[in-house]
Amino acid sequence: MKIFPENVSTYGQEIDNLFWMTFGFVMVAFVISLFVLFYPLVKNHHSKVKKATYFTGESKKHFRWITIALVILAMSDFIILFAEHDTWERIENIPTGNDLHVGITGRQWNWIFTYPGPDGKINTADDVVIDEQNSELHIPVNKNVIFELRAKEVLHSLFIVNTRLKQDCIPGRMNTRWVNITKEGTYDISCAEICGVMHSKMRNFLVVESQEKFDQYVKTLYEKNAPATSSSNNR
Ligand SMILES: [Cu+2]
Repeated sequence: MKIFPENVSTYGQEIDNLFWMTFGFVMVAFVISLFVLFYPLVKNHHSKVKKATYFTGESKKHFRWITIALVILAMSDFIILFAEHDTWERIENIPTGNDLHVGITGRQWNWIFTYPGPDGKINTADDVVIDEQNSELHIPVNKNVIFELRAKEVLHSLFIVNTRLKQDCIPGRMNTRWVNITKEGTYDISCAEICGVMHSKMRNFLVVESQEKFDQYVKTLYEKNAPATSSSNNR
């Protein structure tokens, strides 16, 4: 049975595994809690029990059970912490020798994409900026792509569900995240933070394609967006 959308990033499967592990712990705790709550109700249904009494938890017997529950809970927390460590480290460390830097900025209500201009660097004068609803962000397949994440006015949250990448975008602050996508295709880029009345329409697309197609796409972008000064210099 497929519950999640297909994963297409290098680290997505690890995040799914962590999800299921956490889910497992929570389910066990949930079932035990329900049992503790409902078993006495069912058991004493017909008996004339006295008025409910209040336990302070100070007697040895009660204290023992409180401690056991606490230790089990703390242990599952530590197991999760231990299991997620490597995955987090991989995601937090931006790969060196990366292939492409792009800027993604949340605004009410679409994502703005900033490609490096011919100089290969973003945040310079020759950047190509695409600021349209439903627009596409093109990136090459099997490459480390670094995202510089920003927000214009309010909190947004970049969510590319097929990569399992979700990161808040915060006004006045830049967050760096990366992906490496292993399958060509078109994927949703959504916003996972209520950011205003048109939040639900904040939808763009991620187009993952071969390096050749991507180079071609960027070339046409440059031709379309060539600033007047540089085209006059070429003449
Ligand atoms: Cu938003």
